[in-house]
Amino acid sequence: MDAPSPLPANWRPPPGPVFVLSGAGLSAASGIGTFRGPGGLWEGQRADELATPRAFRDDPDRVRRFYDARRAVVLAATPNPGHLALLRLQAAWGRERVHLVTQNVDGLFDVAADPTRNRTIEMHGSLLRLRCASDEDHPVVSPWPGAATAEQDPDVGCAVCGARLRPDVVWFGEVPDHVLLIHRLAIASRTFLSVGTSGVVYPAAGLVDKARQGGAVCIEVNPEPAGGAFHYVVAAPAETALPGLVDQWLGAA
Ligand code: BJW
Repeated sequence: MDAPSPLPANWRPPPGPVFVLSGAGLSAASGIGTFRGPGGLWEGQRADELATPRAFRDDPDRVRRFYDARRAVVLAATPNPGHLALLRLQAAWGRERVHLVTQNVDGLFDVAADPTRNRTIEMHGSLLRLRCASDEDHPVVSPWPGAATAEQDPDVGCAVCGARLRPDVVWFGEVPDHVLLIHRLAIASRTFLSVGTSGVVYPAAGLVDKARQGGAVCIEVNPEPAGGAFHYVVAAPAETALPGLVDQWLGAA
């Protein structure tokens, strides 16, 4: 497979569905640290080591405090020009054509948009919701108990069985949300745009292969591109690259 080349300045998506996969890099300019970048440590431990069922089993209070700290950052954050550009594209071309799939749990697309119009697919859940740690079929708790602050009230358990509550996010070894829909949309896409993800976590990391096999043109926006199956690369931060890219695609530039 040839190495990706820089996206030509006048390139525009062909007719047909556009699949956008975003990762932590999209929210970096909003002040939310990435997992594997310099901000990916909490009390000396790697964030992706705390985002595991094992960490929760071993020390649930530590994991709760980790998510409390991240929730505080998220609540203070606002969407950046990268989020706004993607929502502009979806508003212009419709949510039946533009599918915004995010690995991020920060809810920043929802903050930026009218939730009745925005259709973002959150494949790794949201840290703004909790669920029963014992039975995932018990009702989701939203907002989190103690919502006057960023901190989850540790004394409130599941309303059905009383078990401890955990963040409604997807940890390693758990099946991502909406995974069948996401695979179907990736395969059917004609343009696949990856924004701010390192491409190391599956199944998200394999979506570009599915899209390419299905005939999509695959583009990566990342200041440190991962490469792989992409045709084109925009080696720049999302918050500076996406507004111009979307203008170009919408014919405004
Ligand atoms: C910028 C920027 C700017 C910086 N602008 N860019 C061996 C092989 C293959 C798979 C496995 C394996 N062993 C185990 C697995 C499976 C495992 C996995 O993939 N492990 C790998 C680590 C090897 N996956 C799973 O367990 C998943 N489940 C699963 O596979 O179930 C089986 C199944 C699947 C499908 C159908 C049926 C069954 C679950 C994965 C769950 C991931 N969970 C987390 C935590 C979520 C909750 C939370 O947030 O706390 O999700 S881990 C963490 O990583 C988080 C992220 O969503 C995810 C991806 O990280 P992301 O977004 O890519 O962030 P970074 O930090 O890695 O990268 C940031 C990028 O931004 C960098 O590239 C920067 O350059 C860039 N950047 N500034 C644009 N301004």
